Amino acid sequence: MKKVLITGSLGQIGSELAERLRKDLGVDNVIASDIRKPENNKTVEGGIFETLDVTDYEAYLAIAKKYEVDTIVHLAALLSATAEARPAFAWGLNMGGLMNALEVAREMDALFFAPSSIAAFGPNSPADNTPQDTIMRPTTMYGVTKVAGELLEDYYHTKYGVDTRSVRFPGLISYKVEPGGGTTDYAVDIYYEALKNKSYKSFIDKGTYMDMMYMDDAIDAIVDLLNADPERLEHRNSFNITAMSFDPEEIAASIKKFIPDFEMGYEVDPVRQGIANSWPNSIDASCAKKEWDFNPKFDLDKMTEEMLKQLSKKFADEGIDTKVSF
Ligand code: AKB
Repeated sequence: MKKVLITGSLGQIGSELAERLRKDLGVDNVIASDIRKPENNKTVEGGIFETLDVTDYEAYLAIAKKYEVDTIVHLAALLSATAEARPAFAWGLNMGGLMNALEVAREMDALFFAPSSIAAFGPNSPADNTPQDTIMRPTTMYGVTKVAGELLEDYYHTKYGVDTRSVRFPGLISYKVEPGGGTTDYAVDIYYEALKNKSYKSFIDKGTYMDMMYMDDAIDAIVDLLNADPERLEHRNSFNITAMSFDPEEIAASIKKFIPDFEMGYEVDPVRQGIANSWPNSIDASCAKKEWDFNPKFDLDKMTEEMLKQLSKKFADEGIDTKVSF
């Protein structure tokens, strides 16, 4: 991995991955792209940035060729709740974009990464310690595109020899860029509200367990998997990875350790609750540990402390009033 094209670079993962790879590889070796180009944006202004609609194959290929990239990280996609609201559009973007990305990777002989998700599992998958290889019959459009995407990436590997690699991300928690349209987003929103109002109304019900991970561990996972020795990879698309599994009561209890008068309430959203109910409670990441030494560093309390500290700083810098500061 020497010169990387990232799509969906303004999103929650893309913005942090672009920053990390610009440090690791040098600013001239990272081409960040997204469908929009906002002003006063760190990712846009921090290095090379191109406007790219991933459903436009010719434009995708032209940018890859212009910079002679050797690696493609394809992140442009809709998340679960948004995809459920617009299923046909989600199929077009998630699958059309991925197909174009794989064709560009084939043409450029590029190393390839695109994320899958815990959403690739469904209600028939074992819910606890869900194995790497098991039944996968998701009931959401997002999940359908994730399973289809995993199969397509395997197909490009076996048929054309494209070096495709992927992980099944759990909910990702970060403070720099907010996620949008996901089911696990409550576990990010809660930290914002804890600082602003010392209270939160969760759209996911108590007792609903889902896998989660702090963004630093997610970025390390992408970089480590892209750098992994291919000889060690028995799996490719996609590896189960997780750092923790909790329900809303447990994340609230963790916040209370730092903000004792924090109050948790519930206003359950039936759509996102239904999606969460179809996903595993916790997945087994042992294959990722064995095949490329996946080793997350953040547990729930360490993540809570870091989120509250960093968000508090961010709010202070932006002049936003909070009820608590760290
Ligand atoms: C979502 O909630 O849609 C995502 C995911 C788990 O893939 N965060």
